[in-house]
Amino acid sequence: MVRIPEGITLVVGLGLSGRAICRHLGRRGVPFMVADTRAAPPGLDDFRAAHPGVAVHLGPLTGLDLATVEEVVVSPGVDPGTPGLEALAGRTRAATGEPLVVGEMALFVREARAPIAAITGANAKSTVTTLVGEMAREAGVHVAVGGNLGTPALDLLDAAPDAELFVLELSSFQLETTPRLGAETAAFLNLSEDHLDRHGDMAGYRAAKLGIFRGARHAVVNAEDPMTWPDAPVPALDRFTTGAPAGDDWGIAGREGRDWLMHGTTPLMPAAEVRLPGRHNQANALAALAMGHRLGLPLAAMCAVLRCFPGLPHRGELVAEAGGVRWINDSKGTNVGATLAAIAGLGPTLEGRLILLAGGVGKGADFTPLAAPLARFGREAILFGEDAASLEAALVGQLPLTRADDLEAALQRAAAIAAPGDCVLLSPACASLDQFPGFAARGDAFRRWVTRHLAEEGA
Ligand code: UMA
Ligand code: ADP
Repeated sequence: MVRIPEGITLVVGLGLSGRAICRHLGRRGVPFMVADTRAAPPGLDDFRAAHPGVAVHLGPLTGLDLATVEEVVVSPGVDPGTPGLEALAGRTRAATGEPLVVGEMALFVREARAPIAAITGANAKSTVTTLVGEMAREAGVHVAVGGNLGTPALDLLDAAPDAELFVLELSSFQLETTPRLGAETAAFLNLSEDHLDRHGDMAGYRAAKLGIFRGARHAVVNAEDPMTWPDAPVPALDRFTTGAPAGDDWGIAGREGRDWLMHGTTPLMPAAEVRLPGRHNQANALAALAMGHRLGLPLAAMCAVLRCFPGLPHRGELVAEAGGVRWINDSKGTNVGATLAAIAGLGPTLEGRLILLAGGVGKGADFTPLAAPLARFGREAILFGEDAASLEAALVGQLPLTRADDLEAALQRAAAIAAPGDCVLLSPACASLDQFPGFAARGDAFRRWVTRHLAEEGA
C-alpha cells in the first residue's frame, strides 16, 4: 500500500485532461502525484520526461492509501466509483467544503475570470459549441473554446489569459465531478441513450448532465425533450424547438411559403440558409442563437456564421461522391440517437438506398430504435466490432445484414454492393475504442480507404 503524504493532491489519469491538470498544478506550485489504473498508459515516457520529480502509481487504485490526501482530481474517463476511490464518496475537503474527489472543471471554475457558456447533451455538443464560439469571434469577442471538444478546459486558462468568454463542451463525465459550474448560460441540448455502462441507467446519465445548471444564470433547453429541463430553478430560461415557437421560444415557422428561424414572433433568417444540413442542425442553430442572444452577440454576426459554417469533420462529412454513390463519414455517431439523426436526415434525400456501417463498443445501449428507419431506407447494414452481435440481434429481419471483421472489411463489402443513388454511411452508433484510438482515427481510416479505393477505381 502506497501512502499519499499529507498535503499532496492526487491526479488520476494520464490522458489529455490528466496531463492538463498536472501542468496546471505544476505551474501553480501545488504538490501532486499521479495515478493511472492502466499498467502502461500511453504517453507515460513523455510524461516522466516533462515532470521528472513527480511520483507515478500504475495499476489498481486500491494500492493507494488515500487517508490523508489533500484532493483527488480525476480524469473524465475514470469513474469516481472506481475501487479505491469509492470510499471517498461524500467526503469533503476541509479547506474548501468541496467534495474531496473532483474533476478538471472544479479547478477551472476556481480561476476562470470570464463568463462561461457551457454546452452538454447526448449529441450536437461539439457542433453547438463551435457555432457559439464562431458567433462570438465574428462579433469581435476574445473567446476561448474547448472542453470535451479537444482542448482541455484548463489549458485555455493559460493559453488565453485575457479571454472575455469561455465556450465549453462538457460531457456527463466532466459534469459529474463539477461541484458548481456557475455558467452565464448553460445549454442541455437533448438526451438519448449513451454511456449507460458508466452511469447505470438513463436517470443516472441525466442526473450527471443536469450538473450543467448548478449555479447557472441562464438555461437553454429543448422544448421537445423534457429530460433536458432543469430539476431546480434557474433565474432565466430559453427553450428551442423545431416546431412553431410558443411564447418567447426559439423555433421554426412558415412565412410566405418559407420556413424561418424565429425568436417568438420575430423572424431571424430563412431556415434553408443555415448551411448545415437537416432539421436536427436547425435545432442546433436555434440553441446557439439562444445562447448568443443571452451573451449579447449581435444577430447579424450570428446569422452570418450560420450561413457559412460547413460543419465539423466526422459529423455527416461528405468524403466523396463517385459513380452516383455518396460516401459519408459520421464516425462521431457514437450512440443510437446520433445514428438515428443521420439516417433520418439522409434517407429521404436518396434516390437509392443506405448502406450502413455500424459497430464497436455499444456502451450498453438498446439498438432496436434503428430497426424501423433502416427497414425503410437501408440496402444492407454491415456490422463489425465488439457489439456487432447485439446490433445484429436488434436488426435481424429488417434488412440484409453482413458481419465484417473490421472497418476495412466492411468498406470492401460496401463497395461491392453499392449501386448508383446509394449512400455508404459510417455512423456506427458505438464508440470506437475496441478497434481504434478514438472516433477521429476511425473517421480518418474511413476517409483514407474511400479516397484510395476511388483512386484505384479511377473514379
Ligand atoms: N483510463 C483508464 N484509467 C485511467 C485513466 C484513463 O483506464 O486511470 C482510460 C479511460 O477509461 C478511457 C481512456 O483511458 O478509456 C481515456 O480517458 P481519459 O479520462 O484519460 O481521457 P482524456 O485523454 O483525458 O480525454 C478526455 C475526454 N475523454 C473521455 O471522457 C473518455 C475527451 O473526450 C476530451 O476530448 C478530453 O478529455 C479533453 O477534455 C473524448 C470522449 O470520448 C472525445 N468523450 C466522451 C464523449 O464525447 O462521448 C465523453
Ligand atoms: P457531440 O459532441 O455531442 O458528440 P457532435 O456535434 O460532435 O456532438 O455530433 C455528434 C453526432 O450527433 C454526429 O453524428 C451528428 O451528426 C449527430 N447530431 C448532430 N446534431 C444532432 C441533433 N440535434 N440530434 C441528434 N444527433 C445530432
